Amino acid sequence: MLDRIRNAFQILSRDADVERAIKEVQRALIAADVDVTLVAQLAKKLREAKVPKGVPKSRYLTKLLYDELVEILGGKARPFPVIPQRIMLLGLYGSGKTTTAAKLGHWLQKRGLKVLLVAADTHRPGAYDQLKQLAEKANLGFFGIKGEKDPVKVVEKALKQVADVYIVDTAGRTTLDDELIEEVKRIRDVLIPDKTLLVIPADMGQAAGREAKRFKEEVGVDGVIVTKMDGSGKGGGALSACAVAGVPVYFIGTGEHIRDFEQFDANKFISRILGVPDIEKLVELAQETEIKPEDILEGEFDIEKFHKQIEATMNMGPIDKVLQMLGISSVPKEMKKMTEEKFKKYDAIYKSMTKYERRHPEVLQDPSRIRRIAMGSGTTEEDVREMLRDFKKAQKLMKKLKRAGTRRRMEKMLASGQFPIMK
Ligand SMILES: Nc1nc2c(ncn2[C@@H]2O[C@H](COP(=O)(O)OP(=O)(O)OP(=O)(O)O)[C@@H](O)[C@H]2O)c(=O)[nH]1
Ligand SMILES: [Mg+2]
Repeated sequence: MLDRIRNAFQILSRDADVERAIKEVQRALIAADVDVTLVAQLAKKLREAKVPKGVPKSRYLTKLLYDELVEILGGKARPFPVIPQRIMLLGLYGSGKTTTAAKLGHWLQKRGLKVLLVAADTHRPGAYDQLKQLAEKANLGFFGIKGEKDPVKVVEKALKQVADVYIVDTAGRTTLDDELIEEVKRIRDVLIPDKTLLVIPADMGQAAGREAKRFKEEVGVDGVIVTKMDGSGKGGGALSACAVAGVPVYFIGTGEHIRDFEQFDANKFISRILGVPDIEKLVELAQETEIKPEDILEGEFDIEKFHKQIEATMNMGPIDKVLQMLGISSVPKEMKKMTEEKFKKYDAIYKSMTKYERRHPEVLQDPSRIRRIAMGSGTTEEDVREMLRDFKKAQKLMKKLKRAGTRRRMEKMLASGQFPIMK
């Protein structure tokens, strides 16, 4: 889907060829399970667009397509409130509720709130342990009563604990049946949630809209979290269907890791498809890795700093995701593998260098040192030379940036872990 959409933008901006661009967009959206009537409306708008005098047709149409796609996906983002609150998570079996409880908890805790995860799924054996483990891993509060069959009792006791945010994980069912409705209502009456969030997997496609509507009517929901955006081609359909159903999508889940979670913003979503770097998300991720820009900016740029940059980038998660946020989209598998392997190799080489060498890279001209480092790190001499070449490139870039006095830009780049050799 994403390649096609990018393609459509190119066709419009290069040739202003409306029909060809429409074809690409139509194919992409329908493959992503977006409602055909929405797709038809979009095509009509593009075809009938009246380009104002003096504005280049290609530019006008590109902007129009951009705005329309954002609208289809839900329009303006609704930021999730970062305040003390009670949250109830709902959803059908296996939609990702328990994982999402931990992701959302982590997200809120990072923003300064004390979070308690509450195990109110008393049906599925293992649900208690699953949530507990996730809570421990993410350093979040946890409350549950092992063996308790009544979720209401768990919630009652949980509310006696001290926390800013209570996130209640509930049981899933295969359908929204009377029993589930009844249980949700009982929990709701005790919890009195500030936000009831429905968790829907992306692969539901446009059926997500029907589900959101049904849950909204039966038990009331304030918003949706769409999970598994990473593994599904139908995410676009799920997002647009929720927009049509009038239920805001607050977050999307983009992987199994706790950090694979972000506020949903249709604008950013489309920008990323188009290859515009998502600096905010990068900075957010980098903050978790706790590398400060000044660690790299102050003093001479030596191999220690070069290594810090590599570490920051590696700690941010899978390379392909980091690259995507840098605006390098659809990362080919080979490139992902290459970058990851390269970084691992560089890390090993770094560890075989002496402190003096790291701080005085000029001594590394000496072939005997290179031989020693290659042997020590289990790499080849050529690998060591390659690392030194990459280091010199990075060093040059740093110098250039410093000279240009673009310190703020550089700080942002470093904070985001953005790494010169990846360019
Ligand atoms: N790839 C991917 N997997 C996810 C995502 N969110 C959840 N999962 C996986 O989906 C599976 C089900 O997730 P759970 O959180 O257990 O789902 P649940 O809704 O609590 O399931 P029940 O309690 O059994 O109803 C797990 O293997 C998760 O790792 C996501 O955003 N991306
Ligand atoms: Mg669960």
